[in-house]
Amino acid sequence: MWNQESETCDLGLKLVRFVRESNEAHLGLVLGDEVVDLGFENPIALLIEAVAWGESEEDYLRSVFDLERLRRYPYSDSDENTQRSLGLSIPLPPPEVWGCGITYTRSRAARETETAVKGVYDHVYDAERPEVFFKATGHRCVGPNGCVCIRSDSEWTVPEPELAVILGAEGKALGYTVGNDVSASDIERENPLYLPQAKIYEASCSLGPAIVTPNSLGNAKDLKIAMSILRSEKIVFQGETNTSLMKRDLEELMKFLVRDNPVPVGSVCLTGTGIVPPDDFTLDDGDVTEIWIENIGTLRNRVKQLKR
Ligand code: DO4
Ligand code: MG
Repeated sequence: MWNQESETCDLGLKLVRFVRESNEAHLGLVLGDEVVDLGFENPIALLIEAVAWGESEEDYLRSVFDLERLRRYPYSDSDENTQRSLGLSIPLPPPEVWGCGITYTRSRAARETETAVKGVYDHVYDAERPEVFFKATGHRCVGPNGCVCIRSDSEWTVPEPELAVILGAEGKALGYTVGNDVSASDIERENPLYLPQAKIYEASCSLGPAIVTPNSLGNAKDLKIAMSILRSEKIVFQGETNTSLMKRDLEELMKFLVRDNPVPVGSVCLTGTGIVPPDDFTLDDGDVTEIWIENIGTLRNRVKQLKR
């Protein structure tokens, strides 16, 4: 949090991207309830330097930017109007997005009861090798307040709220954000071989609102995650979990992901869902998903049905 009196930043580094008058995205440093406009900076380059700097990210920032002289705008981690008026966009354009699956018992149980092929989810939950799958490229992702999509051929689609890791070299975390691994459950459960079609399609992934560095996040293994789904402004589903309930360590997941696999720096890895709505629930056109992760913020998206 920004301390007004000493003008210091105890909480470290939280970054957003936003689009002002021009169509180019500016990088913003979140300090309390304000965003400092860092200009046309590349978030990945800045994250690499800041993380390499070590403990004192504030010293790094001060060595590069004259923070007191830069323009500031109001910011809120959760308020939709502030996020919209700031023109918040996806916090980075990821070259690739990967996903991990069945990392929480809730995900295993939900899938095992509904799948046509029994046993695969139980197996992978306990196996040494985790489930890691290709999820998206940057142009299949949306940011805060963008629309996530329901496939034209899906009758049962759900959001999956997940802690997302931004990858540096050798699978090291450069930062964290909130991810929504939107999935066509009916296509996935019909046959596990249909997974790519259930997962990879237009606007099937959302990321944001902010990137928080490992130093600033707190304990990644103990973060509250909550999701609400709203329909005509009424909550139709609510759930919560905690990353402490994850079966595997994040390092273990990243190690498997990058083994013999040249994942570009700045790619994102979703770490699995611990919140699954009941089987009779599906997203509908016009719904709003709100996913909150402690110390990161709220990722809000409207849902759009692709033409049937
Ligand atoms: O195999 C199914 C995908 C699992 C997944 O996306 C999750 O557990 O979050
Ligand atoms: Mg998932």
